[in-house]
Amino acid sequence: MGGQADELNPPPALVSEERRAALMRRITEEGGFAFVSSAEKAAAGDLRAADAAREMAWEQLHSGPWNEVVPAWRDAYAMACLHVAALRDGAGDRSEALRALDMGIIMGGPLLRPDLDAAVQRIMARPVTKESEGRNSERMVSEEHSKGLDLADVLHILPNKSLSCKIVEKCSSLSLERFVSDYFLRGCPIIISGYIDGWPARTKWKDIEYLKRIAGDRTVPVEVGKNYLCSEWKQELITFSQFLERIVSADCPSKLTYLAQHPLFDQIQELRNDIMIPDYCFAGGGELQSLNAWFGPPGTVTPLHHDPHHNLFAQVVGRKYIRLYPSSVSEELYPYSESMLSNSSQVDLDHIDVKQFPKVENMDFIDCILEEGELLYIPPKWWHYVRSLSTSFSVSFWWSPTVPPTSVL
Ligand SMILES: O=C(O)CCC(=O)C(=O)O
Repeated sequence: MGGQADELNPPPALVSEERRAALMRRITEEGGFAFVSSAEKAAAGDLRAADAAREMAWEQLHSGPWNEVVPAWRDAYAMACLHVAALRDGAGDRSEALRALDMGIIMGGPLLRPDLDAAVQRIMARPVTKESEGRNSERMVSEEHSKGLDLADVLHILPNKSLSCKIVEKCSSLSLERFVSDYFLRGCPIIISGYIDGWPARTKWKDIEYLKRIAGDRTVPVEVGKNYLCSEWKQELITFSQFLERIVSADCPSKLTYLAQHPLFDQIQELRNDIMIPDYCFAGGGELQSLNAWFGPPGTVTPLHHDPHHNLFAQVVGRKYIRLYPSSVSEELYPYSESMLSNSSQVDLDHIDVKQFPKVENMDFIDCILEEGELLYIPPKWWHYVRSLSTSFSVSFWWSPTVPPTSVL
């Protein structure tokens, strides 16, 4: 086969040109004449036109609810980002070029994703002549904040009754067969230790200089504030370096910055190379639905909620407290009635309002402190509350089997 281009296998540049031309026709049908005109000028090297095209597409993305945006406009946004990036990069503005590409990756549609990734790779492959920042390359995330507190201190921070009921069962060297028969099929949580010891991430992600080097100039979405159910909570787009600085200087809860549930490993290939998909995630056949990063300072809280998928939660750096309630008690956990939040509980476990939510205080749960290097299996629909006890970097693997649960493996 040898990668030779022929009619059935056109060269990538041609494919990309065809995709772009088809997209312009689609945007014209949508009435986006001004966008098409600006995009054409941008392609001819006009930076102001590229900025204008990006602005027009951005407005379309924010013209109504996200799920009602015409998909072609997301692709158009990605195309405008590609133009902006090419022209900024040509003018020597590496960081603006990377920011434009990341915005295209995060907010844009899938059509030009290969072009965005290729453009990032080209920029990242070039040596950077910046002064080495900080020069304390041996400084580890864990040495700063990830050791965390001892048990007595931890108990002061945790919700009432924590670690007083049943603790999540823990084992090492769990075979896939036993995982399936004893936990996956029965819907029982389990902690598996030792399994991710060989991941390069276990050491590399403690090194701030490593993280800065491979991801520092990349733009990522973060959550700022106590948690997503609070009114002062917001989302921001900042560089990974800015995020790392906020982690190191984390102070009051209103400024807590959490890189939460973000598909960081689709965006930054080098980080993806530091981890491996655990075999357990193939239980039941089916496909990995998503692979998300959860990176933040001590004190981040993900309030009580449940998800529809199987979840293998890898605690790569630092430690977290995790409380679990089975799906069978859902009604007693007072889920929100609005459909957007119906997988979240109205109960704030850190300050339970017993008058409003009388059933919760005496309900049984199981909990644990998930230590660095451990994997926690959370079955579908199990409610979970998560609090970081140190600087913490976790990865969640969500998957859904395609075969009925009786015939797995
Ligand atoms: O680590 C966290 O803060 C929350 C993780 C979580 O909710 C999940 O993996 O589903």
